[in-house]
Amino acid sequence: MTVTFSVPRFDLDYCLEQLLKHKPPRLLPPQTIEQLCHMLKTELLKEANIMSLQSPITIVGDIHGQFHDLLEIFEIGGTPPNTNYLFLGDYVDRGYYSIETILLLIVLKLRYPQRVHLIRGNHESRTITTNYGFYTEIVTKYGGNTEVWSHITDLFDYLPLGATIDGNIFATHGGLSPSCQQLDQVRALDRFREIPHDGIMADLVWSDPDPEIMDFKLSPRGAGYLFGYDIITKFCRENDLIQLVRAHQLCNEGYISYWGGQCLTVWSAPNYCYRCGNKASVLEITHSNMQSKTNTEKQQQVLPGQYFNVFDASPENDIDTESGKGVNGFITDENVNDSEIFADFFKSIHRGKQAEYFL
Ligand SMILES: [Mn+2]
Repeated sequence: MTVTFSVPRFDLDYCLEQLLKHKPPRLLPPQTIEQLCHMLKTELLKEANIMSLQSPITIVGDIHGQFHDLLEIFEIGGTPPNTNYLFLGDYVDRGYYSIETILLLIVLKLRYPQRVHLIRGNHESRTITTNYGFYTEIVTKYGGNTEVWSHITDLFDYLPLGATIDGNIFATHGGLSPSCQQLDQVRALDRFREIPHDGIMADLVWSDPDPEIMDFKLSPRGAGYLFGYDIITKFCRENDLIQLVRAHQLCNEGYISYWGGQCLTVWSAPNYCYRCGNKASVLEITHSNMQSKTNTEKQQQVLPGQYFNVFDASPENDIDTESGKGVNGFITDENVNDSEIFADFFKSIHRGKQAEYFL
């Protein structure tokens, strides 16, 4: 499908209208996207590698191109600028609407820079998006034009790697790194580059907590590490933190709490890939001053002032799944049910792109 555009308009409210007021959402012209990316890069240059944010704030996990479900998040969690949002990355790949999803987030960030915060996930990368759907989606929707993909993946290099909330919660896409004992080591990195294969920057977007282990272990994903209770406890103590909040892993109930709430996983793509049948959530943090817990907080094993707002897939998705669209990226029926560890892009490259895992 080739899309032709009239004269590009550079007006953020106009862009929002194109994306929000039409079904399906209207794509923005390549020239407009180039301008938006340029403008956002200029803004992100000023952001630290780890942003300092304050509650109240709502934290969103992986979205993976599920545009209708992103709109559902705004429905249940409130819309910017009324609600502050921190998005933990993995905006693109897999779902049918990666380009619409990232465009909406880019425009919202530019429109409400103090209310919308975006960090980088392992999918915000040239290599991963080439293999898992975003590149192909752009080529298809923009009639063979790959410039849009270049502009957006260049922008990904500018995204911050994490955030602190009220100074005592650390949020990042994946997890901890054996090369990083102090948050200041993250602050000192040169992040304006493609995600490397190893080192602190790679581990932050690739690692996972594991309640079964102690210390660090190489991750079966082929990048990043698994880390145990001793590691996170030490990291929190040395950095004056009470908690790590992260995304990156599919959760059937939409979230997982590890170690009594010391580490939380928030997953925001319901019925992932339109077939996993999982719930999704956003994490609402109203304060972090450790007052006594409510019953819901005890039930969800979160800290005082925190609430997982759980939701199901938007009915809008049915229109696409019933029309028999295939999901983006490599996927097979066997690996789609693997809800624990399901990635390995480095290995998949060596296997000649025959992915056995998915991410
Ligand atoms: Mn991820």
